[in-house]
Amino acid sequence: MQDAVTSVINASDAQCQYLDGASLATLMTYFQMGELRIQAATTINAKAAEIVKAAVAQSFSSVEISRPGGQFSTTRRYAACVRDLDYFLRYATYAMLAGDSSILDERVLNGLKETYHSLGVPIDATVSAIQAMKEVTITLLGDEAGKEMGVYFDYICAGLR
Ligand code: CYC
Repeated sequence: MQDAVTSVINASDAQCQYLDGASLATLMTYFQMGELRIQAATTINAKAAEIVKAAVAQSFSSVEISRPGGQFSTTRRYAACVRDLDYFLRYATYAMLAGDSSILDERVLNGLKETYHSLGVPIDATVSAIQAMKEVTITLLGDEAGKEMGVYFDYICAGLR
């Protein structure tokens, strides 16, 4: 896993250079947003279950949830879906704090698309539910922090395509 600081330092070190102006400007932006990131993570921690619940309510109708033979025809599948959304939210929050998406590649997306394909988990519906979490999060956190979280929700969606 990397973060905004290590990725800039590693790039400079690979060239045996001190950090140049552009690298320092990247770090300045990252540090300036530090408090915003911590506040966003604090709110998400307190409201995680609500965010997931609202996203499920927005993206799946009650008809769909109770349809016999449908994706949610067993409690196990419904629970797996809620659990997966909670994973996505938690890891997107880690990535937002780090200012870096590498944790998503390593711990969430690695092999996930293949797992979903082999189990018949619908990718489109998963992406819709993640987008719903993004909307709920923007409403909860406001535009600036919501946009920052949105980067990582979008990253997960792109990795599932
Ligand atoms: C299943 N989701 C799974 C499985 C994995 C993950 C590995 C297969 C094993 C299991 O059932 O536990 C995901 N596991 C993860 C991730 C991590 C991990 C991301 C990283 C921390 O360790 N079904 C839908 C919805 C969607 C959904 C659209 C919710 C958004 O229709 C999810 N995931 C879903 C379902 C299953 C699943 C229903 C069970 C599929 C089955 O066994 O029939």
